Amino acid sequence: MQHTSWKRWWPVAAMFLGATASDRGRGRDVETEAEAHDNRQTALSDGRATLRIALRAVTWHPEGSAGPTLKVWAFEAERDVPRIPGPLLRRAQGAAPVRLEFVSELPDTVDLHGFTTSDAPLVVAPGARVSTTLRFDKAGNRLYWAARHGTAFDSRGWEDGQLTGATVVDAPNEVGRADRVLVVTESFTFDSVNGREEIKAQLALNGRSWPHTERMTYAANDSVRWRFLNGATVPHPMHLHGFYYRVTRRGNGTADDAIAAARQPLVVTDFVPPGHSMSLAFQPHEPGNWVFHCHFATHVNAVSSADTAYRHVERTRGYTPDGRHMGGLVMAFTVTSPTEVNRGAAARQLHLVIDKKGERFFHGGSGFSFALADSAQQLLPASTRRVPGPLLLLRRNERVAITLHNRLDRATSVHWHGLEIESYPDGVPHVSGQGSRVLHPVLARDSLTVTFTPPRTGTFMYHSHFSEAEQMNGGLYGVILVLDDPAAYDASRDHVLVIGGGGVPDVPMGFESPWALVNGRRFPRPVVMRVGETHRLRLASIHPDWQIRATLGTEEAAWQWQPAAKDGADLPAALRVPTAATWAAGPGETADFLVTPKAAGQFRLLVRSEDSGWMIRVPVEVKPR
Ligand SMILES: [Cu+2]
Repeated sequence: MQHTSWKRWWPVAAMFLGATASDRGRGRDVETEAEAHDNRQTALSDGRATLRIALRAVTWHPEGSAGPTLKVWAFEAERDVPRIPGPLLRRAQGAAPVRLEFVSELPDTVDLHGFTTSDAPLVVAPGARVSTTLRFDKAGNRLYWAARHGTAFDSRGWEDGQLTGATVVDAPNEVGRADRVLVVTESFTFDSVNGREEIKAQLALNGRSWPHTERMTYAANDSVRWRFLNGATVPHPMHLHGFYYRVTRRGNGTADDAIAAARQPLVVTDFVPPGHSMSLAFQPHEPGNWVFHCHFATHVNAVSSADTAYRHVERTRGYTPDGRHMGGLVMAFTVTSPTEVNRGAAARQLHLVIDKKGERFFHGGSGFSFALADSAQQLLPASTRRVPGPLLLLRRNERVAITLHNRLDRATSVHWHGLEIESYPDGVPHVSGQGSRVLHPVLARDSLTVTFTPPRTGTFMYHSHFSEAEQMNGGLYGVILVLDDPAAYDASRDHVLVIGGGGVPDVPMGFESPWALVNGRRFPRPVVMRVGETHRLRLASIHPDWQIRATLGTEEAAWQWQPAAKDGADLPAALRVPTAATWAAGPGETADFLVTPKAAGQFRLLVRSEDSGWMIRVPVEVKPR
């Protein structure tokens, strides 16, 4: 089996790029410090007709002054300091064009992209001066970026990875809105670990990595609008905790189009490919602390941090003694509220036991599992411990208390993915909560009770939000169905298919896990349907390392199905129309589809990783009427 996908696993990618340790520190020995850029202020605010921008070698501290030092290249607008990301080039649609003059102080020739309508870049040699005109004819978000001469967008990322910035053109109805521009950048660097040179990736959001990313504050029910631009060579499934958001605009690097309100689904996760962008909007009604993060485990842990100390503890136990358990592409915000709400007592009590998995994974690796118990005292036989965790059937608007019994020898935490609940039970240790009441991890052999009320029917998930590469790959994931009448749930017509991890990754090497399971199996049990009956398929994508594609039908042709819901929320009518039965999703997405088989026979749902690596066939048996 091919172990990795180069687009998803940087160190392999970097080796193919042909860079070597001798590349390190190339360039003039300049120690100018680049500042993180919050992208609040346009570099074009004073109506100027010309802006000079230098390209310089700089040092960069994405994790604060005590964190790792990276030597990279950056843009520096005149009368400013070098910034990462580069200067924000933002004006209203129809505003006067600006003449940009680029001056390179870099040691190597670079190509500058994003300022011409053709694919041909502006080539900037060392010491050269190149100019272009930026127009503001069409609204939208677009990256500008530079790379070593001849390097494609998805092959750059050494010193040139921070030569990235945003061009934003506000449509007439967007002018003056209090929105924020968020730019993801990435750089590879070398790190010496036990005398061995290793390639390391650093992901950043507006020039900083977690826990140094900006902490935003909103009042309850504020209209939050973000423009998210992915300047990295890898995709990011961006997950919002606590609230749904709407994607109002989508850009692919060339075209950027507004999405009609009737065609905006509510989502908690949206997949943003390299070089693409989205504008998103939401209203955070629930007070407390929340996160917006990438759902690939290796993009929110030490694999995406150049901090050698953090990386070392990640390898040994997944978190530092002071509780750091995330890195890279994570941002937090606080929703303030003047009032405390008493939500009453729970009507139902569940006990969720977290333990070692009963049997070893098929490739011999150990793992973890959830099991439901009737009481805190009940000892569960190993045979009840399965992957995925038990299907949790919750009743809408019924307050439930769930006691987590951690029988592992390590800390964990559980996130109720997609549920619009209070902050404290949301499951992000050291972040979730409000004021002085902040959630802690459930320590080894300890327990914790969380209480919440799911307000919406649909397909949701629960999973570990702690040391995810190990614990989610290792089996700590499951599906939640919120229903008005859980007793009426009919598994013969309502099928849950969970695509998740099948064993711990090669953590010491930072590898993604090549193992995947559907409903806990490489060879899943058949889904049985009947001709003429309408069946609901609930697909949950929670493998922490892979974008997946699921296709229902035969080898020759996909069926048609009718999309019904995304991330638990019913789709708007304009999107509930029959379509080819294929679904692409990153980790952290669910989708419901309705199918009515027309003919009896043997079919299949083919689930495969989008890049490479693995494929799982779920048999679909259609019985005659
Ligand atoms: Cu990511």
